[in-house]
Amino acid sequence: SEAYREMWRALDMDLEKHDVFLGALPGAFSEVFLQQKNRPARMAYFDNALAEAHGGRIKEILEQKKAGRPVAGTFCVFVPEELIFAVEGISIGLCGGAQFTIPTGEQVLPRNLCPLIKSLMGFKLDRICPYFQAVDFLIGETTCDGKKKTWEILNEYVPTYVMELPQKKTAADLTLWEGEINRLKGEIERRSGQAISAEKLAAGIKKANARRAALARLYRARQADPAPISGKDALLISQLAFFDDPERFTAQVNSLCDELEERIARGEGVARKGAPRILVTGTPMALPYWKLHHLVETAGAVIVGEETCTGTRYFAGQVAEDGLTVEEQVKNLARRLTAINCACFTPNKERVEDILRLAREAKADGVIYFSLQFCQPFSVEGRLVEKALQEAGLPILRLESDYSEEDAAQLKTRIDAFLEMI
Ligand code: BJ8
Repeated sequence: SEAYREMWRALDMDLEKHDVFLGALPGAFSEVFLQQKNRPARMAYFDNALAEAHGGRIKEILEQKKAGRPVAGTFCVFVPEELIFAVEGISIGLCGGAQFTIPTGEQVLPRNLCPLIKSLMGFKLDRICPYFQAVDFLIGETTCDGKKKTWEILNEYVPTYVMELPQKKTAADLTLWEGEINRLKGEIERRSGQAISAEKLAAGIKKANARRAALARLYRARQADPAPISGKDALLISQLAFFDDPERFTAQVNSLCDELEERIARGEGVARKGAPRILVTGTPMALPYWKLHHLVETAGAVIVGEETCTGTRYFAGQVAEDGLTVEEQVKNLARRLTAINCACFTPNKERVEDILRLAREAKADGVIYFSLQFCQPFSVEGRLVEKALQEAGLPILRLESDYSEEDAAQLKTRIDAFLEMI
């Protein structure tokens, strides 16, 4: 609409480029999502949330921003959104999942870098992401080298605050992380002009916990056979969690779960009972990356879980709500470090345990280990996971890809062969 164009113009967006970008989305969305059979009716909310991602949601954020609420962009599930929520701030997960912005990203970054990083950089430089245009500041973190060094470049365009995330999980690392959370707390207090009291932080923790609990409930529903919801739809929901209003989103996920639980009771699902069940593990899949899920599910299998940061790692580690003082609350926030098993950590053997547990819970017939091209942590760790799964007798297929469609036929052949074998 003209009102949206006006809003985008005011955000200094490149309207022409943005038109081209948005123009391709409805077709892709219809092919990947709307043509699925037997979708849960309450997916309608999420379909609409995606359709309004650059429209209605941005309008809402800008109104809240005008009312004085700070807007922060984040790139990693370790960044404690609870602190942003504590000052009634808006937290947006900004990772990029689009091939469209890669060429621009490559103008400032090396080509042999993970597509997630090149895409997010491209979104900023191309000025086609209204979220990137609306944020007051970004919160980066020292995870992989690619991200860590990208913050220095991004900081030329948007103020980018960096948290030092330790890469081990010893007592000393927990102390370091606790200090980093305190430092971020100071930054958010300074930016918002509000002191973060125990009461405010408790409210932020509750908000984030409720969203994590709803997503965990969604994942439990997927353990049923037949699966009541496709992996594609579950992935879309996870991706939208990073953009939507957390309270509304949580209520909608819970409402969808009511429907899914009714389906399970009736024995109703999206795939036939006995369809091959796949657990995906590896790098995050940022919006609008749906390629792997689409290939696997059009081949007749159903994805029943993702051990990724757009999956279980996002909602891992509930934060204790009973901290009495801010110091205790910060300690509790810091403890979440031990619950999320990202390949940026060493050693990271708990991730293998997570994968085995999740595969068992979801009754997976096989695991697809998915790594974005040039992601060193997840690619290198693949060998350890592969060995452990082979020892456990769980079939595993390792795939590496980027955001382009060039390798789709090749991936499909390998996925078909894997499904035939399991
Ligand atoms: S907790 S997975 S969100 S760092 S950007 S590591 S794909 S080369 S994203 Fe992550 Fe936090 Fe860990 Fe999760 Fe590889 Fe790309 Fe790096 Fe990536």
